[in-house]
Amino acid sequence: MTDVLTLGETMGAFRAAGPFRLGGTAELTVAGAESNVAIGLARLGHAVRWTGVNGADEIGSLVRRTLLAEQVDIAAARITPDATTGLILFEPRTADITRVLYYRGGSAGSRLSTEDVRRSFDFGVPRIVHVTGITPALSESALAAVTEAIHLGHEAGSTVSFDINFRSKLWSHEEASKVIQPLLARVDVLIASDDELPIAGDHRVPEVVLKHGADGATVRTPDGTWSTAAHRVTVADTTGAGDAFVAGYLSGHLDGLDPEARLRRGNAVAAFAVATPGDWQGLPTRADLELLDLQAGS
Ligand code: KDG
Repeated sequence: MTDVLTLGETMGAFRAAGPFRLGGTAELTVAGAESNVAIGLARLGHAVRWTGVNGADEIGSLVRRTLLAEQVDIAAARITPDATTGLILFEPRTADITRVLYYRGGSAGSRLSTEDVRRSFDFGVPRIVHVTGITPALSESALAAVTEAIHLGHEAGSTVSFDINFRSKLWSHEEASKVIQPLLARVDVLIASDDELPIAGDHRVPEVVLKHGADGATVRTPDGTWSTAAHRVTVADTTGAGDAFVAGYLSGHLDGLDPEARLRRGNAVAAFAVATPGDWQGLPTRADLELLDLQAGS
C-alpha cells in the first residue's frame, strides 16, 4: 500500500561554506522540494513513492541512491539518456538567507510526463497525492504531469495536497497565478506561506494551511481555524523548513490526527530540519519526535 505519492525534480545540490565566487570546498548532496517531503514522511514510517526523471549520469545515480537509502520507493522513477540531471547551488549567507543558483534548464527532471504519472498509479493508488508549484514551472510536460496527478488522485479518492512553493527564479507571480489557480479546483489541501497565498486567488480548497515560518502555522477547514506556535530552536539553516513542515502535517493526516495536532507535528518536524544544515538531513524519526515531547514536558 502506498501512503503518499509525490513527484517533481530532484537535483544534485552543491552547498558551499561561503560565497561561490571565492571557490573552496562545497558539499555535494541532493535537493528537491517533493523528495524532501518524501524523505520526511519515510523517516516517520510512512510508505512513500517519489516519481521523477534523472539523467543516465553520476548525479542521477546519487539522487536515486539517496532516496533508496531513505526508504523512498522509486520504482516508477525514470532514467533518460536524453538529458542530464539538474543542479542547484546553495550559497548560505546567513542561517536564514541562502542564495540559490539553478543549472536545470532542459534538465532530465523537466522531462517528467503524464506517462510517468500513470505508471506511478499502476503501482497502487496512494492515500495522498502531494505536488508543488515548482514542477508546473519546469516545462509543458511537467505541468501536464502535475495536472494528471491531480486528476488521477481526485478520481481515485486520494487526498490531493498542493504546496505553492513559489520560486521567483523560475517564473513571475503572474505566470504562477495563471497556471496554479486552475489546478486548485481539484485540490483538497492547499499549503502556502503568507506571501504565496495571493497566487492561489479565489479558490474553493476546503483545507488551507498557512506557514508563518518562525511564527508557526495556521489551518482553516470548514470546521474552524487553528494556529500553533513554532518550536524555539537554534537555527542552523532554514532551507527545506517548509517541506519538513509539510511532511509532518501530511504524516498527521495519515495518522488521523485532528487539525491542531497536524500543525503541531508539522512544527515539530520543521524544528528538527532547521537545526541541521541541509534541506533534509535533519528530518526526524518518530523516536526523535518523542525527544521533543520529553523536552517540552521537562
Ligand atoms: O524547498 C527547498 C528547495 O528550495 C530545494 O530543495 C530546491 O526544490 C527545490 C527547488 O526547485 O527550488
